[in-house]
Amino acid sequence: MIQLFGNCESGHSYKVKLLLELAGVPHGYEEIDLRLARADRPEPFRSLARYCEVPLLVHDGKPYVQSNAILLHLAEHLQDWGGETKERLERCREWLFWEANRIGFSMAHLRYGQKFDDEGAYAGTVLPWFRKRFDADIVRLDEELSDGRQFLLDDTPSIADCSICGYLYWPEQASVEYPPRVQAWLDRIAALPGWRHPYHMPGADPW
Ligand SMILES: N[C@@H](CCC(=O)N[C@@H](CS)C(=O)NCC(=O)O)C(=O)O
Repeated sequence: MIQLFGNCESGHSYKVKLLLELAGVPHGYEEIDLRLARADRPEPFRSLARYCEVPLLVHDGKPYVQSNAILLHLAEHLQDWGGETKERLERCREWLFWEANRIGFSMAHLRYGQKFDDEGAYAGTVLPWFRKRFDADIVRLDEELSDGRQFLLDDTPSIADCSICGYLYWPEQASVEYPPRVQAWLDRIAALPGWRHPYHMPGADPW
């Protein structure tokens, strides 16, 4: 029994929702309104989500938080999507740590600073700093794909793909364009059975 609590504006949530949809894992989904103060968010989300952030996954009654940790848990549980062997899981883990510090950081903030920053906190030097960092990250990702493999580990999709693409289907909101190999990789993920844009996932309620 799997229940996901997420929000369709969150790339962190999308990573997990995408894996569940692509892997065809039966699950329930509840959209959490992040505009509510943390104390006003509904139960059982508030009690179970340790940091009161989405995503929260509840699997057989046990709560799991932090998107990349959830992806690793699911891959191991499914013995698939990177969880088939210790070696594949180790390579996924490397990608997931890269994501957390690099593209999931730069792209998420580049988007946030342009779409959600009503207080102007990203004005001045902050947004250019994230853009510079994103520019370096997208070049690095493009280089990784230069050997012609179809997905990030090899020719089979894995949680590494779900994680790295988490924020990348909103290029217009972050005012970015992708190099051709990155765009082709995103298109390949989007062609997988079960793929949907974050705003078109079941239960999504875009702001
Ligand atoms: N490191 C966390 C980040 C999760 C995160 O930042 N979630 C945001 C939405 S993208 C959130 O729930 N923020 C809570 C809030 O806005 O109060 C993960 O990978 O799951």
